[in-house]
Amino acid sequence: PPTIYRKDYTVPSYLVETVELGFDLDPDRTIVANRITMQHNPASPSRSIVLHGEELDLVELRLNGRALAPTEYKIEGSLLTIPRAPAQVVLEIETLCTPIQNTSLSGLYVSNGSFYTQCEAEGFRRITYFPDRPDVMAKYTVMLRADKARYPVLLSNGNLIESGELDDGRHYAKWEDPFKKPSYLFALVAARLVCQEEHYTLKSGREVLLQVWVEEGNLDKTDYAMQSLKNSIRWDEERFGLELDLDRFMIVAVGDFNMGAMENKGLNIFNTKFVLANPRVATDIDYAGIEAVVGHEYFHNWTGNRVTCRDWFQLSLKEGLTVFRDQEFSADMIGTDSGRAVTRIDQVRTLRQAQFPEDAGPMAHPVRPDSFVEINNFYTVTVYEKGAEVVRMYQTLLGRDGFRKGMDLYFARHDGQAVECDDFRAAMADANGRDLRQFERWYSQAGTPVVSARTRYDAVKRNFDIILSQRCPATAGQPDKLPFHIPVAVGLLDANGKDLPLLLEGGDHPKDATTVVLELKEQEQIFRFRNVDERPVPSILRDFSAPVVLEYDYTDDELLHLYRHDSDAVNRWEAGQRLAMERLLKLTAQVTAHGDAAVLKLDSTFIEAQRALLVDESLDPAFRELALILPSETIIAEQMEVVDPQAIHTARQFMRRTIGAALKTELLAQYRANQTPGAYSPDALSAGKRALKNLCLSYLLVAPEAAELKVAQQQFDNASNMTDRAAALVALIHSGGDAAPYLQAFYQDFENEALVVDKWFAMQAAAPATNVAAVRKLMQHPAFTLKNPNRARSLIFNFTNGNPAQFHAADGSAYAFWAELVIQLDGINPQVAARLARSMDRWRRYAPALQEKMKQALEQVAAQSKLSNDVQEVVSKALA
Ligand code: B3K
Ligand code: ZN
Repeated sequence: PPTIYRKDYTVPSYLVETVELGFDLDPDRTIVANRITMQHNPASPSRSIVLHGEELDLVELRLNGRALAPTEYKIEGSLLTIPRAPAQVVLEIETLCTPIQNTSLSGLYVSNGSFYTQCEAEGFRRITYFPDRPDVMAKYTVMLRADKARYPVLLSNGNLIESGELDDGRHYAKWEDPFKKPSYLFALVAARLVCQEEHYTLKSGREVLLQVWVEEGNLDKTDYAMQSLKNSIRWDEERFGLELDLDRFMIVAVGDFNMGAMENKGLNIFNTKFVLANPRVATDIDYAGIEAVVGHEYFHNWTGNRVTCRDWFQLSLKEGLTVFRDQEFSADMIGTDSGRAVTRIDQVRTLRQAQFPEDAGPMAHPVRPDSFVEINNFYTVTVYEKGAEVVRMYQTLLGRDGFRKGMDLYFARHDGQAVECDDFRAAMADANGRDLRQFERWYSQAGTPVVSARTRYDAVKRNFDIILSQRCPATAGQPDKLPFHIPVAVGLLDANGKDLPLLLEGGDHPKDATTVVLELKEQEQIFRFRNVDERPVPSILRDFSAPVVLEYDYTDDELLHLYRHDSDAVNRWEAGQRLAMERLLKLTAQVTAHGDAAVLKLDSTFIEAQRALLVDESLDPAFRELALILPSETIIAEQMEVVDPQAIHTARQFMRRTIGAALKTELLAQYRANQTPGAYSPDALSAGKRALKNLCLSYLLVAPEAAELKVAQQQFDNASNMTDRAAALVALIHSGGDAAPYLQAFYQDFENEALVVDKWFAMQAAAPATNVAAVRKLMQHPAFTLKNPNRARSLIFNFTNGNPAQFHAADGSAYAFWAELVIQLDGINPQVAARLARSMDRWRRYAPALQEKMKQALEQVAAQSKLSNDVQEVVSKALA
């Protein structure tokens, strides 16, 4: 398959003004009539009309009223070209498609008997012939016709302008979207659904209709999505002055969906996972996910829809910015500084768990990629989460007010346009009179920069110097990197742990500042603090002010000092993670050397630090929970030259067991102190208490005696919400005892709740005792299917990505399983298959014997004759 390059961009030859779509919906044979008015783009030298189309049956093609003979156009692959067209054109295109056979869930497809669409990135071309590129924006009118009994609800973008009955039990609905949009934002739904609706008054006084559509039987699970939608609308008005521009805003939940959700104009389509919740079936994490995703899709209405991307290389323009906006929304919803810090720590964990590995692996790419084979492979943690970090750095450099000025200018300049990442950067620079040219490298250079810090203290002159240098590892196609513009937030702690007032030489910060942002722009720079009376302990990269790896030779004493006192909660947490990581790496090396855990020891210094933190009631429960979670096996693996997954698992388990035993009394006391009796509420404080309580439980259950087992069993039996029920079950599964009766009871209670059945598979997939044979057995369960992405992910992905010690079993059996599943899934759904293919990204970092087996598995997939572009790109890059 060909590689597509950013540098090859050319403007569209024709621009579309209006699109009228008519659908006769039938699962086996849907007829799509498409009438497009278009005109030649004066900026283009070409007079050829270029349309995209895939998996379509062309019935008729008319140009300005005349049917074209097959000699008057050309179909090659997915391109339909009409050469030498007139300046003004009306195209009428009739095509057929087969939604029931569309298992890729891109384009028009059937889920549980109803019709849904997913068009981003290039799904619209599977519905009709069209210039399917985001810089072609047009106004759409949509006529839907379908059987009324089977599809009583007919929805599309914008406003309902007409509906009524047809012959033969069919009915119709006509929708009109008043805003021009790119084709990827088109959507339709024809389904048997019910809705929760509400009239909501905007700040301006205008009233809008809000609807959340779900299948019958799920109406008791829509409250939180509706509440989150209202909160999102309010937040965007207040924080960014952005108002909902439509009279009607709909959310539709669908059980078969490739991603989290989709921001179609006025008709957001969601994975059920990010809509449906009540205390019985959803955990605190599910609730938080719903708030974030509802916010995310809503915020796209301005950052994505009103201002969209010129081409798909600019994807982070809308995704990085919108992730940043949803992160800020979630943080503001909690409203406290410590709550905000907890959300920030979660973001750092995600980056380290997924983005740093991506940036160091075969699929590494800049936030704005230079090339791709399959765009669907670039909806990545780099484009999304690192992209959000890049946006956050503007705010760190310019301040909140400066950032808002930049946003205002961005909309003033580009509303209604399809633009580039550079346009966003220019708006930020121009609105603030700042030179952000060097900042461009965050968009163009891949790889995680390493910032290395040294310090020196001059007691006589009372100077404290921080010397920062930067480097960035080579990535595919980018052997050498130029220095980045990196904001490094810094504070200095005195011997009592108090923040020193700072006086940065040449700085223009306020007089009483205790955190300043150093701007590292050279390869190496010296920053001097004056009037420093004692040698301080530096707190560097506060609030994780840049997506980098920070190297600094902290002593244990310095880390313990920061862990006890740092006023910056992110760095306080970070100090604990560094203390833990040092030990985890040593213990892992010892297991590798000795073959077992017999020789391992954990020093009391670390245990006492954890004890002190655990019982410190001045700290948020949510923060204490995060501080007590050890770095994951994946994050530990990223620190090692040669990864030994079983040794990592053994070392980490040893550490958890040791902490659990040493802190047993305190863990039990905190377990009891952080109960949340009464009606369930997903608010951050209650969720934090449950998180801490359940973390205590998991420590107590690493090597439980009868008393601890009983605590878990009681929680399982008596839990009044899914958070506690699921946590008890996971603890029981991980305790090493026989969890089968609990698993069985859980399944019986929830077998009709698809999202809970997903949890049931996921828990088992990630359990230390689950080997590949056990996964194969679970695949035989009647509730398992590869066709549903949530279900496939729950079992398969949670095994390959969430159970490294078993996935990397020495005999390579799980690699063969992986290859089999990638191939099988590719025949069903290439996007899902390609995600699974990426479980092998880091294969070169394992011991030679494992590497050899992983390579064989990759080669086996690569050798398949009928591979999708999606999977082919991933495996060929892995092998390159
Ligand atoms: N924009 C969609 C992503 C669709 C990806 C399709 N492969 C979800 C989101 O970021 O909001
Ligand atoms: Zn998005």
